[in-house]
Amino acid sequence: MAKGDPGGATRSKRAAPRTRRAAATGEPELVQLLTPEGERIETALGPDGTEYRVDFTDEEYRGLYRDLVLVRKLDAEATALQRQGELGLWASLLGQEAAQVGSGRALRAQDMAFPTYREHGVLYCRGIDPIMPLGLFRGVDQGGWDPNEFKFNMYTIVIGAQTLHATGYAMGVAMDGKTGGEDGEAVIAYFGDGATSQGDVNESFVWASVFNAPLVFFCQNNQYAISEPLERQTRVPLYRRAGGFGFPGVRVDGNDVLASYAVTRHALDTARNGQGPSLIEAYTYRMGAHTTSDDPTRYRIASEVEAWQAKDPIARMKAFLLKQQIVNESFFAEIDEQARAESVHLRERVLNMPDPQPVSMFDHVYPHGSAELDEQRARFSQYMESFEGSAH
Ligand SMILES: Cc1ncc(C[n+]2csc(CCOP(=O)(O)OP(=O)(O)O)c2C)c(N)n1
Ligand SMILES: [Mg+2]
Repeated sequence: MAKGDPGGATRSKRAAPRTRRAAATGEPELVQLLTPEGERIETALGPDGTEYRVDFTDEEYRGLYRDLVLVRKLDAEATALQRQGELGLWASLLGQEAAQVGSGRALRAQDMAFPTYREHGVLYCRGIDPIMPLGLFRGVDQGGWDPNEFKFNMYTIVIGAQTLHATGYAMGVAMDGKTGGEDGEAVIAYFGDGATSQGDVNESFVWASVFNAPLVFFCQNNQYAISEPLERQTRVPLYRRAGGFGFPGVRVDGNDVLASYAVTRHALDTARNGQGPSLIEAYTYRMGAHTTSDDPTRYRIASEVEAWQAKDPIARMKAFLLKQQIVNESFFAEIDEQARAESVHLRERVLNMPDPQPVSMFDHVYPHGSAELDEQRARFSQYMESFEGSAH
């Protein structure tokens, strides 16, 4: 697994050394270290001249592939469980595995992450049991992990709100003197392309900038905010917004796990060393529906989805491993089997969960409740009781 610092580790001798300026790639201004065909680019230059590279061992490359496959399989299992009525809702990460695994593995143990509702891949990289978000989406608990233990905050559904939480937290990290050196703490805030239109996100940019907060803004531009396409959010590439707030921005190929890792690691280390925030725009695509309540065929055409299928994050990593000849014959079958076994285990545990109790939605609204809430709970309970014994 690519957990440690890959700098200086044994590099595969077979990788073809190439340098590529971000602006010269197929997509404009995109930092890329692995092409959709699985070709390795040795060094990629960011818009400000930063050189991005990774230096993983063969074992670490294989570990990243394993992460991508496991995360995709667990996500597919959750989608199936929702379809079978076991979850109330599921927000799939399909297509965004590389952005999440790359950035998730780039976090050092002491770094704090603030997710949205789609960051199951980052959650997995933080070592949290993947069953936990399923309890949340089944409606039987609040997620259940301890944000401080895993350095991964609770899922946030209020669009953009977590960027403010992350900014305040990062300002606190700096005030407590916890930054500086490799052991210093940095913070990462995840959000989507649609969230960039929220006031909260723009306010976070201002505060993080003027207080030089040790914070990385990680925007997964998956091209849609439910049915609203990117062109309804911006007239300029999102990463360039950072310039107006006074910190650097970079666009990375979000379907490239290596580039996502390199760019995030660099931004986190810059932040932890007191050089302030930055914005990463991970250019990717939401291959599935927004959530299981959405039908994307109503607002996007099949050819667009097919074009992105050709840039699949897992296929390119597989092509790379094969080209580099750093896997043996049984490797892919073993990983598929592990993914299958873990998803069966996930399913079994979901089927053993209790049924959601709708009245519990009144719990945890306020720390000490309120009279108004008590009244609403009583009315709702009465309403629910009216169904008892009926045909429903
Ligand atoms: C403050 C707020 N407004 C509206 C919504 C409803 N809503 C849920 S998801 C979503 C779109 C978010 O799009 P984006 O930021 O691109 O993230 P993605 O879902 O694509 O990962 C909206 C508008 C919400 N949850 N919170
Ligand atoms: Mg989006």
